[in-house]
Amino acid sequence: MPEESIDHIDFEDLNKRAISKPIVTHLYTADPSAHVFNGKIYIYPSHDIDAGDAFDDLGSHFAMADYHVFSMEDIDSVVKDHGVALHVDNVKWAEKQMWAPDANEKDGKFYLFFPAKDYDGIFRIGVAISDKPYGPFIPQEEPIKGSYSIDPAVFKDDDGSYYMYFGGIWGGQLQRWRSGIFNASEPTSPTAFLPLDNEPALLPLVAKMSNDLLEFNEKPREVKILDEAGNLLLAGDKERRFFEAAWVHKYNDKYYFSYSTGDTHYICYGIGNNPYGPFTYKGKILNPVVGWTSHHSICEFKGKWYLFYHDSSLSKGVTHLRSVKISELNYNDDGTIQTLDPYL
Ligand code: FUB
Repeated sequence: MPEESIDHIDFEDLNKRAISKPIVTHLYTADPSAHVFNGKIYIYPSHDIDAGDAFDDLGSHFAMADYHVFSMEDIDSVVKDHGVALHVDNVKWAEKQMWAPDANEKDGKFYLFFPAKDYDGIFRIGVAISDKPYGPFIPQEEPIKGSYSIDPAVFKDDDGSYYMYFGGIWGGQLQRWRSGIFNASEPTSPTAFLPLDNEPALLPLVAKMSNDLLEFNEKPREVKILDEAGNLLLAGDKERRFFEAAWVHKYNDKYYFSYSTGDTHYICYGIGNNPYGPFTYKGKILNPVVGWTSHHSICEFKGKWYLFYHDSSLSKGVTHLRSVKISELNYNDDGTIQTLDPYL
């Protein structure tokens, strides 16, 4: 994830044109996963810090060490920081890089799902449990068996089943798992091991969770994202193909799979008829924000739909120092989503 030149950006002007402001300003926060629990909005973001790591295309500068949980009584009310919910030092198997998390609730217990690099430098996905939505969360001793890559998002379907979506290319390492085992060989370039431009793009994964939400109940399956003609999106189709940041929500009985296109900086989506897909590509939800990454969640609150996302406006464009924002999301009558421009 390279630093892109921000010299040309007039941040005063950009902030005036922004459709929303950072909701947290005392910390840098990113990758917001939002849920409504007990009538309140809870946000589970990454906690961005500057740990001094050099920038590279594998995202080494995203060196986060802990998570804070935030809550809001209403969509425009004060945002409460509940403090450190989980620290990497308390996770036995994890060494570093606490990237984008998600959470969910089952039978009065709250589960934080998070990716981190283990001591072999391989991203795995862990679970931590609390009696409260804001933690502190007690981590399991081991990551989820068979988990790999980044950006877990756990969707609860209306029948009470939970599904984890995950995966991310480049620094998220998905391209190193193409044979089913981690390919640790050289080169370390983020684009090594990716399919050719005229081959189908790498796909995110989904697995139904076990009843206790601590393991996969099945081998993860690929989530197919198809074009209008029913063909898999190609690796060279960089404005539409999956890169990272999976999220699933349900609207009018349809399943919406949304994700970031990474190096082209869009949040896009497809619609399907069941949690496994396939999902047919429908369009863009969010145009590029300031900062390299784009990552979001979608959540209904009091009958309206909201996009939780981030940009790097507060840090004046520093890639790894991002801030969570919220904007209302609108649907067209045919179920498609109206594209948001983050700056007017
Ligand atoms: O925050 C670190 C990584 O950046 C996330 O896991 C990605 O989705 C991207 O936002």
